[in-house]
Parts: sequence; structure tokens; C-alpha cells
Amino acid sequence: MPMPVIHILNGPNLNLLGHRQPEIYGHETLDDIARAAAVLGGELGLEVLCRQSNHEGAIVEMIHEARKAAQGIIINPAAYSHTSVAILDALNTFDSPVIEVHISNIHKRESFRHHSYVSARANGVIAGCGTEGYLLALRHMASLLRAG
Ligand code: CA2
Repeated sequence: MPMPVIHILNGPNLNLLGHRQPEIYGHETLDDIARAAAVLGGELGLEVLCRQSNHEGAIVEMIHEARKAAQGIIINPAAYSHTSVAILDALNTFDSPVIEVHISNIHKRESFRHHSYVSARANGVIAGCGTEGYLLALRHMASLLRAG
């Protein structure tokens, strides 16, 4: 049996993780997260691919690619969470589980961050658990896929 493939998609500015604003987003880089997710994925029997783009259309295309190649999406749409109907529409074409992750607790921050379009599609939302949120999402993804 091939391992289920999980795509971890990251939106704008998350390429700067670990390099700027560590007081909000922590010290781990996106490469550190990708490595930790690959190790945990291995333990959970999941293959993990971590991607990032600063462009809305590119994220839409990553979701279209995931339709053909992935059994689950973990997504931190970053600022596009709060603006992008296009990303919501793309996720609505994906038939398998979607988990939304925010490193910071968006509900403790400015009011414009309190609403996420993506949450309307997400099976689950994790916010405020730091970069560990990606690993929590991966564990929950494994449970969802096991439950079928
Ligand atoms: O908490 C999160 O994960 C966010 O999705 C991060 C977004 C923000 O717009 C959302 O409201 C909440 C911002 C990502 C910016 O990433 C940076 C990383 C390091 C340094 C500067 C920005």
C-alpha cells in the first residue's frame, strides 16, 4: 500500500520564519518545520511535502496539484486567510481532509485577523500553538485518514 501523501502549504512571508519577528512566530525556519514534519510523517506512515509561495494564484495552483497528488492538505494561508475567496474556492474542490494552521493565536491579535475564509472549508483549525501546530495538524490528519 502506498503511503498517503500530505501537502503542507504555506502562504506569503512564511519563508521569513525564524529570520524576522521571532517574538510572534518563533525561531524555527520553514526548513526546520519541513524536516520535523517529514520525521513525524515517517512515524505516522505519511509522506509529507512542504511548499510555500508569496503569490495567491500560485497557492491556488498548489491546491489543484494536491487534488491529483495528495490525500490531505495542511495549510497556513498566512495573510490570505483573511482575504482570499480564491483559496477557499480551490480548497472546496479538494475532496480529502484540510487542516488550517496559524502559528500565532489570530483571535488574540488585530480584529482583521479574527476571520479566516479558509476556516469555512477546514476540517480543523489550529491557532496559537507555535510551529508545533503543524505537527499537531499532522497527527490529527493521520487520525482522520485512519478513520476513513
Ligand atoms: O499566525 C499565523 O500563522 C499567520 O497565518 C501568519 C501570517 C498572518 O498574516 C496571519 O494573520 C497569521 C503572517 C505570516 C508572516 O510570516 C512572517 C514570518 C516571519 C517574519 C515575518 C513574517
